Amino acid sequence: MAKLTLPDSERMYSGHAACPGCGPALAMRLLLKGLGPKTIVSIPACCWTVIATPYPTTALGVATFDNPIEATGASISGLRAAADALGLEGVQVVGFAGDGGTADIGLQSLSGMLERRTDAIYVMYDNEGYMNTGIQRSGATPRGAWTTTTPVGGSARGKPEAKKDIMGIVLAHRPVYAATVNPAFPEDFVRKVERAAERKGPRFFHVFAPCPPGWKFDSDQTIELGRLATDSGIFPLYEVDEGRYRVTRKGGALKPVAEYVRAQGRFRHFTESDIAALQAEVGARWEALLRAERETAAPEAVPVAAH
Ligand SMILES: Cc1ncc(C[n+]2csc(CCOP(=O)(O)OP(=O)(O)O)c2C)c(N)n1
Repeated sequence: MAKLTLPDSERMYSGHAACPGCGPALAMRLLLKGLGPKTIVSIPACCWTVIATPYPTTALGVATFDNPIEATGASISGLRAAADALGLEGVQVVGFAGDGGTADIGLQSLSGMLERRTDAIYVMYDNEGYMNTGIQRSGATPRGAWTTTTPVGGSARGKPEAKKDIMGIVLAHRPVYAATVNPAFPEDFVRKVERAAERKGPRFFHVFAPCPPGWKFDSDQTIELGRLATDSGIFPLYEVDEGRYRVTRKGGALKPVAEYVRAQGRFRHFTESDIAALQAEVGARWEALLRAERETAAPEAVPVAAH
């Protein structure tokens, strides 16, 4: 395999409290590789508060702000205002929150930050559940997945509802830049962060963040699972820059979703027809994404960033 070309800088240190194979830990490491040393990261209650700061230590080499779970968006608007009031230049303000703290509990706060056009980067690491408190379902948990609050047994068959479309919600606010990233594709990840860092205004990342204990797979499979997620179309990689879509990984035909599903205990109860339904849904979403890319490719089709 070709050697990865990634920045040497490390602003996340060893000695953190993440589980082995933690997707969110890889996400933070890659994010900080793409940002400069003048970065402030605001973290709400989530796995990452535990990972970063077992008292009296810290695993992060950047300024860190601990905020309430519902307030990440508001906190980064406030941190940006404070940096401006102090005349600090070249500071990256970053919110780094889980899917529960973003797509559910902190959604109003994220919406406010986007609507105010705050000059900051919001990162949602998506481990598809409230993992820090014991694997409860969130709005971002996929349909059918087992969690401790969506059991499997008798007539119960995991989460009945569909996964919330956080990119759709964010894109409706017309951010300057939004992208999906996956630690299994680290160069794509860091390149997008570097690109976002050059921009001013509200920016957003949706990060695929596998959780071995929550999804029930072996901790040495995080990267393999990430590759399967993207290459099957479960988690496509794309960016939306000033309203223009660009799919950043198109590896020919998509792999069947079955391999991804069968690799995780949380989907162990899936039948062939559950897999076929998921396959159809993923295919339709992939086609819609390719269509969005085609339709926004023309130079005149930039309806989004007119703020
Ligand atoms: C208002 C409020 N409700 C509930 C909690 C308890 N709580 C702390 S962390 C957490 C889970 C957060 O889930 P998510 O944002 O998905 O991040 P993850 O734990 O998966 O990293 C919850 C529910 C809290 N701290 N504040």
